[in-house]
Amino acid sequence: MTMKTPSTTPARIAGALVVAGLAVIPLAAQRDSQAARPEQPNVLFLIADDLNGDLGAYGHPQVQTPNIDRLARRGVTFERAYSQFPLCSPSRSSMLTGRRPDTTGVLANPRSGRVATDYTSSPHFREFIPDTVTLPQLFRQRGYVAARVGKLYHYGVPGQIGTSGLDDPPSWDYIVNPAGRDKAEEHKVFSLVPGSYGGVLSWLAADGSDLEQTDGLVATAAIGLLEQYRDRPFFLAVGNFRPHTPYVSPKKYFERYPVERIALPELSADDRQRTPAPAYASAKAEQDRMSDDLRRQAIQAYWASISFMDAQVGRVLDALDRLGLADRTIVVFTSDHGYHLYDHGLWQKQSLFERSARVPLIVAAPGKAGNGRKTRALAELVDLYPTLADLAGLPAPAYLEGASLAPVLAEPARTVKDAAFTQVRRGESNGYSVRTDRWRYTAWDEGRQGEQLYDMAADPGETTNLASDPQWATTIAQLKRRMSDYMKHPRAGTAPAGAR
Ligand SMILES: [Ca+2]
Repeated sequence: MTMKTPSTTPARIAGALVVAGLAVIPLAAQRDSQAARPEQPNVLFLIADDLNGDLGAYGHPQVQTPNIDRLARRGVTFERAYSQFPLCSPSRSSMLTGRRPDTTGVLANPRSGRVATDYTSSPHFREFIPDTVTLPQLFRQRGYVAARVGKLYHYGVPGQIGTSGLDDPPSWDYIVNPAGRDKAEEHKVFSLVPGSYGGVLSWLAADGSDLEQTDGLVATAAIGLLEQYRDRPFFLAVGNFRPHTPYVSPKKYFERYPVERIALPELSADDRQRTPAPAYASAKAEQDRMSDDLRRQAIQAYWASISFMDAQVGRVLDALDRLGLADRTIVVFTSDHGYHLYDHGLWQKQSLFERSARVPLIVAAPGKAGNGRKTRALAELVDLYPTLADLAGLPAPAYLEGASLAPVLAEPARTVKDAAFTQVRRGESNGYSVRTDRWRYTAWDEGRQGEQLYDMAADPGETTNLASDPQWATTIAQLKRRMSDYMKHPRAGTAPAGAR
């Protein structure tokens, strides 16, 4: 395999294509000679970073997301879609390879500063599965032009904004790495740990326009690429950086969410006692010290970032309509994992509660009978690869570990799987969680460090852990068996054909 190093230094990109003032960097890797047919559907793959379900389309009473909502009206909205690992690099590696975290080998983010071509000691999936064909790479091999704008694979945010982060060069023909005013004015950002903005809660009500922010530039570049490639099949991946920390967006978005109208979540007895301990191990000391006032400010800033990101998504969707591409382009909108906003007393990600595991997922494939409807069908991010290959009529590799969601797009009352799996690491041990139609069951270190069972129908907020209630012993035994089957055969998330 040949891999050419992408570069962001001006000298190396002299003469490169420039779209809307941003350098489009060609990655001159080998191309399969097979040409795509012009009538094949395009793919517009939109992903936000660290976005939970606080969206109008998901029934949130306060957060304003008119553009994602209008995409939901022309696609199928998955109400129960799950990340395989609620952390950037493990989730994105799984989603874009179509393989589960234990197969990709990526169970952690790289240490900061690692770059795309340094595969020797950072967890990049090519170390473990070097010849895997990624989702965008499959489309490339079939004659599509595949381009990335912003964050698709792991990027340290905000540290690596403007670089390629931990990219996968064989996935793309072209890349664009915008860096906006949010990056240039990092010193203005308020942080719980002054001077630190990455994994730390931090925010800024910014001066200036949307267009100056990194996600504004992401949308501008995406629109330019749509204009450039409107006449040939394309796979355009657009990775927004918000609402990842630091929550930077123009001031007008903060004004939509007055802090006095933000209610803080109630904590359960388990939340207060933090039991079982690994379930709460993602908590950070500086977060635990926050005042209620600071908590409300953080939620305000997160929601402001969502509305700002939504506006940028709207610009790209407008361009799709303006260019006449909407009726031959499959649009996906999702996130890499969910996010806590003081629910369970937690912030951010890396827990196995529903709020961290669940992702928004909208798939708008032209002509599907289910468009405009919601579905309760369980779905996993690992399903996106087989789904898009199926919808585009491309042969997916046999080793994929998800299932095509196309039957659900045709009929949202259908299901293609009976369980969704999510995992995290705690030091040297693992936590695994299985979500079924009714239950969420989680085992820490195979149960040695605790178990959790929640009746998601009766207790969607996961307030009462039923794991030690003898009434549910049979249920727990069944869910444990489901989980051990899954760990032996990672494809077990897929129900047998007869059960579909
Ligand atoms: Ca993320």
